[in-house]
Amino acid sequence: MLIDEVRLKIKGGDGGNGVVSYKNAMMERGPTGGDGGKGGDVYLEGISDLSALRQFRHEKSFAAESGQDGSNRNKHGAAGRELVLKVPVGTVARNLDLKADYEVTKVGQKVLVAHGAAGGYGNAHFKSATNITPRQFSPGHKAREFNFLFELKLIADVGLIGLPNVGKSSLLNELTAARSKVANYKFTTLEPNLGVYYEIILADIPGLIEGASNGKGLGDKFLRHISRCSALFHLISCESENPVADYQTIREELRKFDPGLLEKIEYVFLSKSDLLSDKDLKKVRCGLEKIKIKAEPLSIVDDKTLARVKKILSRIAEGKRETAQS
Ligand SMILES: Nc1nc2c(ncn2[C@@H]2O[C@H](COP(=O)(O)OP(=O)(O)OP(=O)(O)O)[C@@H](O)[C@H]2O)c(=O)[nH]1
Ligand SMILES: [Mg+2]
Repeated sequence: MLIDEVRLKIKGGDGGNGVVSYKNAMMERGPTGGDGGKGGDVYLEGISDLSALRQFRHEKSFAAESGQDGSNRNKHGAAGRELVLKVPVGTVARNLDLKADYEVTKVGQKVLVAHGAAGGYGNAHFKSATNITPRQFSPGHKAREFNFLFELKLIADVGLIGLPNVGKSSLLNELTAARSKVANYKFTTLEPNLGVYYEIILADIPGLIEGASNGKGLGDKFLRHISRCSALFHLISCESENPVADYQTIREELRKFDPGLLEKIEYVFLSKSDLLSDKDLKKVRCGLEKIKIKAEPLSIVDDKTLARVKKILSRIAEGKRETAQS
């Protein structure tokens, strides 16, 4: 199962202690205690493995290495090593204590999420004209431990949505090299799948049903994965007895999850259009037009309909290139 949500505790390394020491030479008795080293910082680094949050299922606390204590002869303690947690691209890490979000959107991108604490001062630091043999030193600072929530929000351009069994995975497989499981029953797809059509990333989202926002079926847990999509392909099956109601059911679940999802560009398709005669298909399309929805027929066994889908994808790709250039 794809792990797309984990909670954990993260802490930068503690600072090392400053120390007290003095020169031993007969004529000189100055302070030589070095400062403690800084604690290591904690970073997230993006990797392409979407299942990488799995590693945090059991181990829940992570801390970078502490700085080392200072030593005599003015030697400062070594800084603690940084800790790098590898997370799938698309991860949003929320610091629940500071209410701050950190996003990892690219492979190799490193994001600092917790600072290591400063080391303490050795007694050499406190030397002054009036205090030539100081006894003062300061202990290393303690780094604060933070509670984090990591959420994976897939980075896809197009989200395939609809009721179960409408042909979402079949379309993903048809357009891309993905091998999403296809079968003639509801809830075949249990977790989101990604596929790539040229430079466009498509996400096949598990089927939604009425009440998904209250946990029915697979619930709305996967809807966050379409929050970053620029367009939605909404599939309504030609097998449906009430395509208008099907359409509205999905829109209502989107609204309950996040009204912002309704603002996304939506293309509506009547899937499995090969199952209907031209006349019946026209009737269904007219029904949807009454609620101002223009639905295109779609069948994975009809190249003409697939060509229309590909044209839309090319337009989305163009838009993506233009955005990248500007
Ligand atoms: N006749 C016809 N059948 C199709 C077409 N597309 C998909 N199917 C069939 O419809 C059934 C469901 O297809 P899936 O792709 O698994 O549907 P889904 O929307 O991913 O389903 P869930 O994962 O359960 O939400 C399978 O038996 C497919 O073979 C189509 O264009 N025409
Ligand atoms: Mg499916």
